[in-house]
Amino acid sequence: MNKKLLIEGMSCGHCVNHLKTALTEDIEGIDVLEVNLEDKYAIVKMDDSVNPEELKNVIEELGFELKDIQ
Ligand code: 9UX
Repeated sequence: MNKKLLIEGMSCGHCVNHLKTALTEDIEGIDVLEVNLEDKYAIVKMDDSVNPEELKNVIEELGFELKDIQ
């Protein structure tokens, strides 16, 4: 299912690449479809098996903050 992740703290194109790489490589069952730096969100295709806490942790390890999953 596609989800919108509201993410604060990304400030450049490298941040976007870090996020894409971490989500794709560190978490089983996620594909990143789109990251919008300006509007602070990512659209991901995510299996039901993905643990939201793990998602939050991976994002926080990058120095960003996961505000909501919609
Ligand atoms: Mo850009 Mo992002 O220089 O954590 S990589 S600010």
